Amino acid sequence: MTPQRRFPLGRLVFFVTSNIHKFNEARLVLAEHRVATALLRVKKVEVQDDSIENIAKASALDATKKYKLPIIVEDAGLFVKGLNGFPGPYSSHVYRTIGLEGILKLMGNVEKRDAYFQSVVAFCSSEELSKCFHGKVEGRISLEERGSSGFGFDPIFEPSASPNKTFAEMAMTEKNKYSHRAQALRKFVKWYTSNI
Ligand code: ITT
Repeated sequence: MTPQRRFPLGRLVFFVTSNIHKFNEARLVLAEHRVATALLRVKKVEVQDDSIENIAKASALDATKKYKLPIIVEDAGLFVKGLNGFPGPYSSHVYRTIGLEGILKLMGNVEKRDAYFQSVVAFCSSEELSKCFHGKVEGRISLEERGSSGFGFDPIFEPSASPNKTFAEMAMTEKNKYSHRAQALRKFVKWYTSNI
């Protein structure tokens, strides 16, 4: 049976997040493959763990159990090599507390400005079916904040593939060419459209 026949209204997955920017980026990527994304704005279970994969997986499994829907949860973090991977799994807290200015201050004496974003997309549609997909983008921390698009650490992250611009100086479609999130989501959607 063709995919169109099995899914006359198209395919739909529910993205649990409180971050509308993440949702909009994801929606664009999944739409490239004719998968629709709905925002499920409910409180996520957030386990404390050093692994973003474990955090995403636990949240997706919990949401699928509660809402009986095909769920994706995406967890991401910025890992600065010169700061031994900080803030990593603590990115959300660090963004809300010391923010971009704090990271730039911490980087003051650090010569090695290499950093990467990592993303894990966890998909669950039942307790038996859960899968994770990873994405990573290498880059460096800029010397100052630049740009006003995007969110979070975008104004201080220059991806290696386009080193003269921060993510915040790019339109969403351009960020999606390189980003950790888009890479993980493309792996997910490739698997999803051939297996579900
Ligand atoms: P949800 O957990 O509700 O999905 P969140 O904003 O907390 O939303 P994450 O835990 O995935 O999202 O991300 C942690 C932080 O890492 C986030 O608050 C941002 O500050 C930063 N971050 C993640 N992805 C980013 C990106 O693409 N660009 C800039 N900063 C990002």
